[in-house]
Amino acid sequence: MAEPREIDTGLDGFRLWPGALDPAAQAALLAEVRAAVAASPFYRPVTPGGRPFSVRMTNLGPLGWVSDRDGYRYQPTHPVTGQAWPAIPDILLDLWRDLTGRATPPDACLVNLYRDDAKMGLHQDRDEADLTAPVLSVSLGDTAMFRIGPASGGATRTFRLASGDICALTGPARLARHGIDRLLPGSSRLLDGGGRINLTLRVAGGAAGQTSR
Ligand code: MD6
Ligand code: FE
Repeated sequence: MAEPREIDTGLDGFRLWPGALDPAAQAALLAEVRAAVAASPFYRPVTPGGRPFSVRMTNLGPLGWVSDRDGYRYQPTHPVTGQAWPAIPDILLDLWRDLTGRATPPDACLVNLYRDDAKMGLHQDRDEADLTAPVLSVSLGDTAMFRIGPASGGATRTFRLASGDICALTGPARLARHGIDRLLPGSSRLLDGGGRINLTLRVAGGAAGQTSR
């Protein structure tokens, strides 16, 4: 793969590589995700308050992020099937190594599926044991409007995340508040029926069984 080109986001620690995956690489990754999801299907989690997410989720790797009445946590099994999550594909492990430069590989990959008017409210990723390790995000399918602002609250900015774009929350942006306001329907033909898949790679390690909020 050609070395992806990083752009200056103007936000310290928020790294963005537009078009990091060309169409062939997007299709190859999607095929791997589809194969994994066949055994580990998307399901709709609920918030600790009992509200269903509009996004459907599954995970790859030794640990997966889940939300239910008991809170947010990482666990080794799918909450519906009870089976271990499928392995993280090598394509993603290679991207992690190349783009983050981290020796420690990710042990969790959350897979979000957005259809129709699914969105994700502003949140922080803070359920991981080591909050110095980055979170790397890969987008496939329809373009999303990604909102990001400081951990402390306050002004946010919006970036478009298109199919094949990769971004990362690192260093001073690791605990940034961020979310997906909406999709731009029809902006990609990668997914049958439209929509978007987002994959976020994390070092969750040691957080299994831990809950927050
Ligand atoms: C999404 N992304 O793009 C949601 N989290 O669907 C995230 O929540 C996210 O893009 C941590 C780091 C990067 C992200
Ligand atoms: Fe997040």
